[in-house]
Amino acid sequence: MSQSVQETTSAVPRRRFLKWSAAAGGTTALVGAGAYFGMLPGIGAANAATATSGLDVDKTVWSSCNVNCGSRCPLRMQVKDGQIVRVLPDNTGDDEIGTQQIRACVRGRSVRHRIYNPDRLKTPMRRKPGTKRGDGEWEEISWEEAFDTVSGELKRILDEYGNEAVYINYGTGTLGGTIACSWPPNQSPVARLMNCLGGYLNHYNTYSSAQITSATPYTYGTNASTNSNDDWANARLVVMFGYNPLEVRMSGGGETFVAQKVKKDSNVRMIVIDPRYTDTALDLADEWIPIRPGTDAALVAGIAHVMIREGLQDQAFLDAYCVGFDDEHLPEGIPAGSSYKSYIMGAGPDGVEKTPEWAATITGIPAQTIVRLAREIGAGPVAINQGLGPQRHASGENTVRAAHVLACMTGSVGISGGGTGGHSGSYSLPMANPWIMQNPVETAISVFMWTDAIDHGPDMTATKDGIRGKDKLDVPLKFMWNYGGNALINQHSDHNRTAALLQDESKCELIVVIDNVMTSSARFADILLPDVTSAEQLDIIKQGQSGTLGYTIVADQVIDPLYDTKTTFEMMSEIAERLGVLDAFTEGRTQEGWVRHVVDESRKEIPELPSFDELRDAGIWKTTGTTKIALKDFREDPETNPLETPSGKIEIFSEQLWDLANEWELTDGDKITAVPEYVPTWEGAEEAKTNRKYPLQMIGHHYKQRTHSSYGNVDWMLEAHPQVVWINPIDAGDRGIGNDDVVEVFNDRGRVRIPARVTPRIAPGVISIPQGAWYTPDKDGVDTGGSVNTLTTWRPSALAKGNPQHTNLVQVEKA
Ligand SMILES: Nc1nc2c(c(=O)[nH]1)N[C@H]1C(S)=C(S)[C@@H](COP(=O)(O)OP(=O)(O)OC[C@H]3O[C@@H](n4cnc5c(=O)[nH]c(N)nc54)[C@H](O)[C@@H]3O)O[C@H]1N2
Ligand SMILES: Nc1nc2c(c(=O)[nH]1)N[C@H]1C(S)=C(S)[C@@H](COP(=O)(O)OP(=O)(O)OC[C@H]3O[C@@H](n4cnc5c(=O)[nH]c(N)nc54)[C@H](O)[C@@H]3O)O[C@H]1N2
Ligand code: SF4
Ligand SMILES: [Mo]
Repeated sequence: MSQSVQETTSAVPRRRFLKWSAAAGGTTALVGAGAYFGMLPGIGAANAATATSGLDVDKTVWSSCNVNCGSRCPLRMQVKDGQIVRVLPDNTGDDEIGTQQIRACVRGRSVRHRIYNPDRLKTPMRRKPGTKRGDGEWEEISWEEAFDTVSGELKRILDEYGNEAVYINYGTGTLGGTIACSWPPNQSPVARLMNCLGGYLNHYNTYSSAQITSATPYTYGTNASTNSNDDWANARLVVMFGYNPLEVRMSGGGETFVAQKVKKDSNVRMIVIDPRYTDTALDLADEWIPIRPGTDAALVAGIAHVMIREGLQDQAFLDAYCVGFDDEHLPEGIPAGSSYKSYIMGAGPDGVEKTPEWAATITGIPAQTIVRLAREIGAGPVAINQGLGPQRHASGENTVRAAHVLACMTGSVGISGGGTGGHSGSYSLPMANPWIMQNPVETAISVFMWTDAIDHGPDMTATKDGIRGKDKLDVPLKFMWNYGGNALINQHSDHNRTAALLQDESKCELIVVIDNVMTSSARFADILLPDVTSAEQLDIIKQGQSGTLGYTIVADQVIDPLYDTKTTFEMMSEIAERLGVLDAFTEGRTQEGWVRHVVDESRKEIPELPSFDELRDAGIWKTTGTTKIALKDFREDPETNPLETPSGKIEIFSEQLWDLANEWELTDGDKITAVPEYVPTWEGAEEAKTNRKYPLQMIGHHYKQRTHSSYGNVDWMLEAHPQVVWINPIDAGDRGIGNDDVVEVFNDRGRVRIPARVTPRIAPGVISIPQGAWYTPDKDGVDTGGSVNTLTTWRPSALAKGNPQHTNLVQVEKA
């Protein structure tokens, strides 16, 4: 593959920036290295060179960090004698929202340690005959043999069971790329190959957002996210339900910069509601309200009670724009007492008034705090944002819709300074993607239920298991592709159960893993295909969530592929050739040809986007988009711009959910409700109070050390952010646990050995094991790697059939 690389910083002419910013009318800029320093008085190109690079290097190449953290950062890689010797961040842009410099976080800055990691997969391998999946015993094989085996087995399984027996497992390891792209799965090279062969079993949902994605359309008709965070500047008050941009969107190409900048400039009041005192709470919030996990809908109910009692709700908005806030606005034929107001005031079937005192016993938040909160929130429109943590629960769907109701009761929807109560939205450059092919198969499972589909696929139905596109599955999963993902075990729930399932070769017959490193999932492969990293190939990068900033990066090939690795494009081309679909797969293009094609097509959508060669020369291209005000059109003119709900209005009461609650076969303890009631769940806050064996609620927050499991084997990151379980001093004291003591966290599903971080930064009764650590069972099956999924369950949430990975009960003892 040809390499066109950026010269070292000092050699880049300043006029290139000036030329392009002028051509683009001032809002867009093709910004070459050195441009930023060129803009600052007194810091010229020569200074730029010394400021960014003390090393004598051969070249500096624009690359990127493509992991799934919601941000997406350019990385300028400096090469000496064919090796990456240093990684530098973006050096373009400034400190304003919309034109910001995209400063990579410490993970991206440590990427050399991931590229040159001793865990790198170096050659194709086959599981040693006679050993079990997961044993970790391998035989090296040639690429020829690997391609022949995979294509032969794939053909056999397609012939024997059909296309719905082949599955592409969830994997977000390299989702920043366009060609080397592992997610969404329909955009990956693996999906393109399968689509040339008649398709594969689809999935819907993600591990990130199953409950919010499923629940939101019942309220708003579509998957509406809320206003972009830059609009907080226009808000009176920002309320964050488990929203933690400072740890989960950690860069200038994410929301950390936007959140900090808005707070600094406008000093808008911010309240964080979270079981943990997060970095967002620490740095930005005026108030932290610790809450028991899974109880946000009860908190909203308590707030609603006060608002109704004191007449604080925006009744005009509710009457004009919403269905089912009160009994006067229920759909025809629905019995009185079914509205949200009836539920709150005790006029519904349960007859219980949802007073602040009622909410206090459930949430752990004092009643007087709830009253104060209700008066403050009820004073007018408010920006309510929810993170994805609150919805990753057994009844997360109701938490999601409860936050929507609060946005409606305050009349906040569709206006600046307000919002829908959803997850943050942002501007995104509308890049074209001609690489995607349609999957001819329409049958889909919820992404979380692939283990069930291996175990008992043909027993799974639409009304019991959420199968879509068909009434039931006809065949179990027999062939698993696992590309750029660690959810074959590490990121999926209940490791012991998953390992046992995967070890039964009569069930899933072939597992192919494509990864860079020997992860816990890779250990369960039959065939291991070693991929190049993003530094070893060319791609065009889709941007992260970053307020109003739009950008794209040409991530060039920095170094030659290490060891005997290949690009996934090449791997899939070889298999396509063996199965007679090479021309359909490549359409005659190389990977570079496809990247060029993507840029050419995108220029039809974005006329000011430079050509591929210009982009490649500059590395990054930025533009300033607009502030997103969600559902603005609907707010301004609901008659002309109705929502896509059955009523065209915001459905606080959903008749569709009312029907589903009667039609679906739900497991005991699961509940679907037409208004967002607080539903006490299995392994929830209520059960914790009476469960003497497992009295602690356990969550697993997303952690700065890693992006999920990616970067989890980087020495620098392990040193900066060790894997520890957060436990409150009260719970630690009860158990004689001191800070740094090694403890065991356990339930009936498994056991984890891990050091304790005794800290008041987590609510009493709750512990958190940061998710994504590498599952490392010892000979007794105790996980010494600290993976929270040793303790989580396969049981899905009721409506979304999503992963409730923050709903768990456990016990902790000193090891
Ligand atoms: N308990 C619990 N579990 C969770 C969560 C939780 O909150 N709690 N969160 C869930 C969420 S939101 C998500 S998104 C999932 C994430 O789960 P995954 O999508 O599995 O994410 P990672 O663990 O980062 O795994 C990415 C894999 O891609 C590999 N990879 C990286 N770059 C490349 C590349 O260039 N090529 C190839 N071939 N491979 C590459 C990495 O080595 C790694 O094995 O986890 C879910 N699991
Ligand atoms: N550093 C880093 N950044 C990441 C990732 C990563 O692994 N590492 N993963 C990325 C991905 S794919 C995703 S999907 C996002 C995930 O982003 P989120 O899902 O938002 O992250 P979480 O840490 O699971 O949850 C956010 C917060 O919710 C809190 N929380 C948990 N349960 C509840 C609850 O019931 N109520 C309330 N109010 N709060 C609760 C947690 O304590 C946490 O502080 O992050 C992305 N960014
Ligand atoms: S991990 Fe996320 S924030 Fe950090 S460098 Fe990579 S893309 Fe940027
Ligand atoms: Mo995610």
